[in-house]
Amino acid sequence: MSAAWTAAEFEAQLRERGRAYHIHHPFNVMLNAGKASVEQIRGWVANRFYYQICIPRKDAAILANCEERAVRRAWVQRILDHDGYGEDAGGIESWLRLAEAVGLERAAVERLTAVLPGVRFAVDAYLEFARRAPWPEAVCASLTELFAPEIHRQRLAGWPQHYPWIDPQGLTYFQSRVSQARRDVEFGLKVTLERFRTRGEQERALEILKFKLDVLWQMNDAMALAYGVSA
Ligand code: AHQ
Repeated sequence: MSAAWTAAEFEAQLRERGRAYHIHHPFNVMLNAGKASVEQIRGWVANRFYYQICIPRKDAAILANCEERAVRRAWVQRILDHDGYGEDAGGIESWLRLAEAVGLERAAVERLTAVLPGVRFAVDAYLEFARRAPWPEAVCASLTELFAPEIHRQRLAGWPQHYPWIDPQGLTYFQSRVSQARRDVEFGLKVTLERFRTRGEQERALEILKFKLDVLWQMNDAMALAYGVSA
């Protein structure tokens, strides 16, 4: 087995996988280029809601598997970010406001009737992975957020003029994620660089990141098939 990468080389390897991030998926390119129809946007919001409501459960699975208090103290913030805490209604509530802003009915989105099989299976695979895998592996899987600030910034920069029919209040979720994703990734990357030490462990980390990149890519594949995708 070859020698382990240095932390800098390992981080570069992780970041290099950004080439497969769903920012490059044709469905997302269409969305952020302003080429999506009302139906495609509504389909995307209703389907991504299923991903959003599974994230805190995924993070709770990591907490349940983690015996280290210092890690749990940092990780628990992610659940509060999505479920809300005190005055802050949280990210899932913000996503429901996005749903209303694109003309969907809250209750219909919460009934999950629009969630496509390919989206459900991909998200369930991520949740199941976090339940079953050693907690550092599930932490590593969250590192697709290395590439997330850019995708949120693209939406914030483009959607207001591409989709003037969407109430800009609905975009507050993306705004909150720019800083939250950056903070999340700082911790997730530190844990990954520390806990995946040998070359074999580092290669495993890249496999895990690929699995999660595939989860996000598959969600877009399912939506492109169901709602169409225009270049
Ligand atoms: O809104 C997103 C979010 O809260 C999370 C949590 C994180 C994880 O723990 O896997 N990943 C993630 C992502 C969110 N939004 C996606 C998007 O495109 O809006 C990106 C996604 C990610 O990059 O994993």
